Amino acid sequence: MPEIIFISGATAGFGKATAEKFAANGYHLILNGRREERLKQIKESLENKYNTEVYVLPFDVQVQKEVFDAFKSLPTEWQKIDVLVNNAGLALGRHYTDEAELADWETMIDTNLKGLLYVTKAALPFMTPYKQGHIINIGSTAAKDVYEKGNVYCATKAAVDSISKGMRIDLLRHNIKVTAIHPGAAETEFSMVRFKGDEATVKNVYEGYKPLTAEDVADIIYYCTTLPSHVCINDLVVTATQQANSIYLVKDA
Ligand code: NDP
Ligand code: 8X3
Repeated sequence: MPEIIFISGATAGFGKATAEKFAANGYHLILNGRREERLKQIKESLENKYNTEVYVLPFDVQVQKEVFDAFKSLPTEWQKIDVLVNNAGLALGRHYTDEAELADWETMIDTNLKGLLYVTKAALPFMTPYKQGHIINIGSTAAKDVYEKGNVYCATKAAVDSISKGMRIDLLRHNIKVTAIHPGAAETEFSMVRFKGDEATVKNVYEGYKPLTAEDVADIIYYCTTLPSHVCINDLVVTATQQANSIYLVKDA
């Protein structure tokens, strides 16, 4: 029986690329996101291209009941999760603390922090009985160094960093690995979401250097989850070569 990989936020960016990477290597997938049509297209495309099976599980990670109902609805043959990729997340706005939108803060906290916790809690009953498994939490370089106008986004990712450390300790007794992966700037839909469709600002984010791609991050997730069973990468920070951390990034002259 092929292993089953659950990916939150699989309709775009890292999640979508990770789905393709695992599908290409014969794993079965449970894919989540809010845009159900996109999930169905991805399922069709991956099942046609690779020897894989994809189960679509659309829900909003912010809504506790939706999350738990969705996991409870999994058919018997999908009730074992080998790898849980907590990837769904977003930044909204980039403003000084006194000028930021409260609603943006709420959404980031509800998605990046509470959503990750809901999904993990709902998924664990499909992992702990098997005494094996792996949780990948997607943090950010923003977890490690706070930058100007990053306030709440950075805080949610620092929380992912802390939660990953706690989970790793708590899940030792179930033999479940926990890896936090902290990427720097990567060109996905992330900035379009953050800057609410402001194309000029988005273009500037990725201009003058070669940012990470979604496929770079997918390769790293795949690498971390396919190491021997006695080896666990706890914490991994990855940036483009022209970026040192969330503050220092050198663009071409
Ligand atoms: P994208 O915007 O390309 O993808 C984000 C994914 O998250 C989408 O599939 C989206 O699906 C999903 N998502 C967002 N909100 C929800 C929700 N409430 N419920 C379910 N799914 C949701 O961004 P990235 O791929 O770049 O980002 C993935 C993760 O990586 C995020 O946690 C982000 O913070 C983090 N990250 C990104 C970096 C970057 O520079 N790109 C760097 C470091 C970390 P849908 O809209 O269909 O719900
Ligand atoms: C995304 C990277 O630098 O925009 O987490 O915070 S950054």
